[in-house]
Order: sequence, then structure tokens, then C-alpha cells
Amino acid sequence: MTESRYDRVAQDSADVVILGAGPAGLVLGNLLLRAGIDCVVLERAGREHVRTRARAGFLAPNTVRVLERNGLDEGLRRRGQQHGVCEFRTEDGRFRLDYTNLGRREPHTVYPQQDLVADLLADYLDAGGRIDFETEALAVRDADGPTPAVTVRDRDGRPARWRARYVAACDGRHGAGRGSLPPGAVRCHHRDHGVSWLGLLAEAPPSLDAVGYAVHPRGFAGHMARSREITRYYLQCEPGAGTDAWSEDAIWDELAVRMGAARYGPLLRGRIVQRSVVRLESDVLEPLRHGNLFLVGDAAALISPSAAKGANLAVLGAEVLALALTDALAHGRTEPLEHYSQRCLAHIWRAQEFSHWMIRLLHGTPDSEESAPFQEGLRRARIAALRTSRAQQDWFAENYVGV
Ligand code: RFL
Repeated sequence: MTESRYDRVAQDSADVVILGAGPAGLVLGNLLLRAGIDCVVLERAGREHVRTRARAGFLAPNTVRVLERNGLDEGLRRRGQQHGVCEFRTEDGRFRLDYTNLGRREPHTVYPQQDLVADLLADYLDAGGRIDFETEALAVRDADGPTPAVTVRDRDGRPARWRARYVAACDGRHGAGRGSLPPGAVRCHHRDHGVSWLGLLAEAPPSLDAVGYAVHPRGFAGHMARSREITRYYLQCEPGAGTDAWSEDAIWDELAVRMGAARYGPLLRGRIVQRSVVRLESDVLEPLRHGNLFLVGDAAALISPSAAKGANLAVLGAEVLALALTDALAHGRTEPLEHYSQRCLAHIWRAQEFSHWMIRLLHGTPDSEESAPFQEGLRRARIAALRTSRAQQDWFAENYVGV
């Protein structure tokens, strides 16, 4: 290897270097720490940013079980709200599915992702965990050798380097983990669903006691409670639209039209405190490993938010990897690491399949002008089947809460 400027900079080491302090990185860090494995988390953002970044909110029962059996569930037990009803509003009227009485008869737990991350961070620090904030991983080198290295820029802008036995890339879709994969090492299966949503967080109480999915000729609108005071809304928008394309009044007026407020009751309005345009895209990397570099959470697979699976897959993947790394480092058994990719991919593809089905339930997603009426007919048939078939409702419930 040729000498780089990193050969002369500060070096540190840990058995496992974790990139990113989202749900994946912090669950992994906590579990490794509890198993006595030497690890460090490197996080590009500052502590406050990490603790307050609002994103997901719906935790699957299996995610709650993972957190519970690892003693990471105190906050969500105290403040999480059980939730089990969704309501579809369409041109043909509305119907509700109480999914706690369907399929596996299990509810979601509504707990904002930033609260979960804040809890996980506090648990990790209380247990003596090491974390470097404002430290950006730039690249993972020598991943296919016995001691991979992570080059970083520290909070003072200085280059530094971490040596590890294993690197866990929990740094999302645009992180250094994915960016360091050599061409051809891992395949990326990508799908752009051709639909964009304006994601909104409003300082407004929920307007209905259910998740609301409105399918309207002007486009989709969604309503998801986050807490008694905060509600997430989605509004389908033109692909490529900017976040400021709509005024606050225009957003509320459009939400009211699409959600049928005149017919079903008004929306409780409030200040919109966060906007982002979410392009519905999915990808899966295969395998989720290159040498001693492992991909977890959004770094492993990006899943559109249509079925609220991303944070759940991140927690699940982190537990599978934590157990496998513990086996390898504490007991010298590397077989579970060999199976990490295959095990996680099975869950990821199932979640992708359901998420894709949800997109086609809520959108016609025509691939050409001519196919639009045909796709629209299929969409209406899907909604009708969900409204009328108990077997379809059981299938929906099982997949809706499952990872
Ligand atoms: P995260 O949470 O993105 O964390 C990655 C962390 O890595 C850091 N990072 C780096 N650190 C060091 N060096 C670098 N080079 C780095 N590059 C990045 C970042 O600062 C960050 O702290 O990934 P993770 O842990 O894999 O977790 C994934 C989830 O956050 C994501 O899948 C969900 O938020 C998706 N999602 C939802 N998932 C659900 O399960 N239920 C939901 O209800 C739900 N709603 C949503 C969502 C995602 C949304 N957006 C943002 C598209 C709603 C929305 C609007």
C-alpha cells in the first residue's frame, strides 16, 4: 500500500468501529457494550442534531421486543402510545381496519424516532460507551483485510484514522460505508417509484384517531400521529417540487380537500415545523458485506416510507449483527457473521415487497400515459379487495406490523 497522509495522523483503535449514531448504530453500540465488546461510534453530526432529528414514529412489535429483551425500552414503555387502526378514504367512501383484531393481532407503538435515539444515546453513554460527534467518516480502507481502517475528519477538521477488526456502516444511504465499496463488490438493486411526497411535521394534534390514507384524484394525502401535540402529514407532490412550492395555508387547504374534511370532519391546523420532499425510492444492496465491512439499516437498504419499515429494519439488522459480532469476537465463532447478509436480506425483501404493494395501493404509478387507466383500475381493485376481503385484511395486518 502506498503511504497516504493518514499514515502520519492520530490513530486509535477499537474492535468494532460503528459509523453513524442513528437507530442502527446506537442499538448496535448498546448491544456490543453490554456483551463486553470494545467499540466506538463515529457520528458526523453534533449531539443536539442527532437527539432532535424527527423522522420515523411507528415501531413494529418485533422492534419493541428487540428493545425490551435488551433493556433499551424504558422510555418507550413510559411514553410510547399503542396504535392499531388505519382509515382509508377514497372516492368510494371510507373504511377502517382495526389491525389489532386482524392478522397477528398486534399494534404499533408510536414513539418518535428522535426520542428513541435520545434514549439509546443516554443508555450508551451511561454504560460508558465511546462516541465521537462531529466526526465524519471519509472512507473505509482495507475492508477485505484483517484490520480495516476508517479515515475521518474530526471536529476540528483534522484528519485522523481508526483501526478496527470490523466496521459496521450504519451511516445511511450517502455515508462512507456505501461510498467505500469497490466497484462490483456489492450489487445495488434500485427502484424509483416515480412518486414524490411532501413530508410535513405539524405542531397540531392528530385530527383522527387512526392513521389516515386518503386516495384522491388530486393525489395522495397521509395523516400519522406522532404525539398528542405533533402530527406528520404527507402530500403527494410533483416529482422535483421544492419544499417551498406551497404556502402553509395552501398545504392545509390541499390536505383538507384530499382528506375529505368537508365530509369527515375538519383538520386541526397548526404551525408546520418541518418540510422535506421524499422521493419514493427503494434499493437493496446484496450482499450486505464486503470483507470485514458490514452494512446495516439505511446503508443496507433504502425503503420508501410508505409502510414505515426503515427504522424497524435498522433495529432488527443491528441486533442480528451484534449477536454475530459477539460470537466472533468473544467466542471465536465466525459462522453467524457468514449468515448475517442472508438473514437480513430475507427480512429486507419481505419489507420491500409490502412497501411496494402499499405504493401501488395508494398510487396508480403508471409507467406510460396509455397504461394510466389500466393501472388506475388495478389500484381501485386493490382498495376494493382490502375493503371487502377478510383474508386480504389479515394479510395486510400481518405485513403492516411485521418485520
Ligand atoms: P439514520 O437514522 O439515517 O442514521 C445514520 C447516521 O449516520 C450519520 N452519518 C455519518 N456519520 C459519520 N460519518 C459519515 N460519513 C456519515 N454519514 C452519515 C448521520 O448523521 C446519521 O446520524 O440511519 P439508520 O440508523 O440506518 O436508521 C434508518 C432510519 O432512520 C430510517 O429508515 C427511518 O427514519 C425511515 N422512516 C421511517 N421508518 C420507520 O420504521 N417508521 C416510520 O414511521 C418512518 N417514517 C422515515 C419516516 C423516513 C423519513 N424520511 C426522512 C425519508 C418518515 C420520513 C419522512
